[in-house]
Amino acid sequence: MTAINAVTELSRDGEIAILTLNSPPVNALSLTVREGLFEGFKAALASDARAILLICEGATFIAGADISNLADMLKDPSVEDIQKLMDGADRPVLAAIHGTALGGGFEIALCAHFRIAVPSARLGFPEVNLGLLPGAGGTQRLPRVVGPEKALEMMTSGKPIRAAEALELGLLDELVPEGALREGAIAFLRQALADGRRLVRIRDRDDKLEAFRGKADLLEPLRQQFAARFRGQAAPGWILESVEAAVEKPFDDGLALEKQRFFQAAMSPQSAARRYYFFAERNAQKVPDAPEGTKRREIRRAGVVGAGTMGGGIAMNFANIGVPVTIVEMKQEALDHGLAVIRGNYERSRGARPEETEKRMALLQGALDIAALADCDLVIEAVFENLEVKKEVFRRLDQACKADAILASNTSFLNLDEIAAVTGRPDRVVGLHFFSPANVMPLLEVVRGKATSAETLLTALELGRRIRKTTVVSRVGPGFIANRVANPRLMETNAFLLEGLSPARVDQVLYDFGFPMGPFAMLDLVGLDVIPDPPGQTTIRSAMVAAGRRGQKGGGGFYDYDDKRNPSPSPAARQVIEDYRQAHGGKTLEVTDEEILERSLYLEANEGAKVLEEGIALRGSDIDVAMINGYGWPVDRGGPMYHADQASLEKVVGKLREFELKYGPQYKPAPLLERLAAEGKTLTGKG
Ligand code: T1G
Repeated sequence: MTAINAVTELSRDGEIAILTLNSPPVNALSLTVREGLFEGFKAALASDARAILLICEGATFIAGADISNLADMLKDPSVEDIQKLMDGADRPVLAAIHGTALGGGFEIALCAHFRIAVPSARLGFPEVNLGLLPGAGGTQRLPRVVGPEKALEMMTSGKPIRAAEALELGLLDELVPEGALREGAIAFLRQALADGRRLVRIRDRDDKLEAFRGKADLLEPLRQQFAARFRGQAAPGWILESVEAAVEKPFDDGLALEKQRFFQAAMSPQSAARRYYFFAERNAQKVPDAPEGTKRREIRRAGVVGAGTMGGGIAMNFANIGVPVTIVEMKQEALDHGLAVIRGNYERSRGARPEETEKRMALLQGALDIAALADCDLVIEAVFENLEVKKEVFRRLDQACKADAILASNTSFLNLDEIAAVTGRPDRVVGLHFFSPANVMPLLEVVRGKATSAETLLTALELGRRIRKTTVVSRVGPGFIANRVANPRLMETNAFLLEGLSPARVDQVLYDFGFPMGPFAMLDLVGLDVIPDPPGQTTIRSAMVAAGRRGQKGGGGFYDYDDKRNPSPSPAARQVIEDYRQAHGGKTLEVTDEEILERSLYLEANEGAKVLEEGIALRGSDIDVAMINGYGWPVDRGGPMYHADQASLEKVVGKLREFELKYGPQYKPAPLLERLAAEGKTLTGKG
């Protein structure tokens, strides 16, 4: 066995050279890894080995480029240098895959003559999620194996496929049993040598492209679909362009175009924001003060108190991952209704199969007595938002549940510490703030009370991952993170209307920035009656409610809605706005689109700075993760904190001061923001 470098070694099994890569955590293609692979292949090719196996140690095959340092991809040896050695090999090269072969890792595997994998392996091109396209031949080689349409689907969705599908598509030559990858690979190569199998280079293949050549119209429908599906995103268009080149041009010309587009993408602000978000999401899971080796408790059975919209949605999350859940209600009718709503949700969900619905419903058990929760490892309370009611529920849960069970509250604005204090286990009390609908919305705020233990907190985070939520830790404070940071912008909608702006104009500006909808459309969606007026004030929102307009759910809101919930401008809403303006000193101001945007977004960054300063959020990037997953902040923009950093905090503070003079004290810059701006630092970074 020869060590090639710190992360690669070359060994022999008879006539087969085995190149093993081991660079935790995910064998990403750092410079050291590329050097190891390049030198390793050179050494193997220079030896008398008759075949070469590439295999990885650890959790996974190569998961792609090192995203933390993309600029390092420019250094030699490049991925392409390694691929040239593989493409030029005069003897069989096999890639043996476990875990995930992603991005550049998959692209390297596509340069082997053969690929095998264990059934649990997955293969894919997630680059689009990072605002990138495959940049090491993926756009040219994948269509040559699976055809342009399937290749486009894989590369624009970013979703990896399972090994079984890859086998069917011809991306894999064979599946080998779990745990037997190395043996399987050696047996495969021996057989290939014995059979004298022809060495297939994907770059030379043409059969899957011929049908499309010279027929631009075959891909035309996709171009139109993309415009709607990937609004504002650049990468999918570049992927399409590269695949068209694969179809129409010689391999090396296609490769050159792909490279050009890849560098363009890598330099784009969209990709920078998306790479920032990749790490922000992972960092949000880290609890720096949790002692090393803190255990996570296993959650085998869950309980939910309250079968309303929230409780039902929360319960679905558990049933979806196969965890049995007991739902407690006070009255039989309420319980029956709650369970019926859940069933309806399952039946209406896309691609629902009856047996799946039944399987999930079988995991849900209804009960009328809190005593039924005695065996649960975790119970989430989702009852009426009233402190006294919640305290009473927690007193009873503390009595009924086993001593080591975790008790969680779904409160969205009550003080978790006060709730925890009525129990004999405040260390095992945590907030789990789901967003409505709880079975759909990706954000879960994990609220850490004064007494919440590290074990409880880490268990809650782990649970969040299991139920496929994006989790962020919040300390106890009004509105926690997402609702609090969004609130000032939603409050400012009233000012916009008083200044004579129309809901449609404001919404358009925010939509064009990348939000799925503007603030007025959003208020209509959540219901105009759910947000109370600020103390001592009335708002146009409550005037709408008084006029019988509660939003989409009743009477329309800032817009009228047809029976498919399509909005249209509303003369009735305009009248409510006009009357309110008359009564409350409405003006007519000239406000530019840029100013609408800056006022909206900088208000959020400013509130975020307060949340950070108060220690409610641990990191600026946690706030971005919360806003992207809780309020539809466009990931292409990185979130309010990142966005403010990009604009420069000096500019943001300057604008806030200007707005403060012009529009009022709600724009007063937060002290932390002023300090960071003065020190030339950022909200998200260490800098
Ligand atoms: N680069 C750098 N670090 C990475 C990384 C990567 N590609 N992937 C993961 N990590 C870190 C991650 O930050 C975390 O670190 C740890 O590894 C475990 O990750 C030329 C240009 C592989 C499915 O987009 O999808 O190739 O937080 O917590 O749930 O065309 O990581 O522990 O310090 O996510 O088991 C394409 C991204 C790159 C794959 C594993 N590849 N990674 O999931 O663990 S672009 C990707 C993932 C490219 C080429 C182009 C997942 C995973 P820490 P984790 P996991």
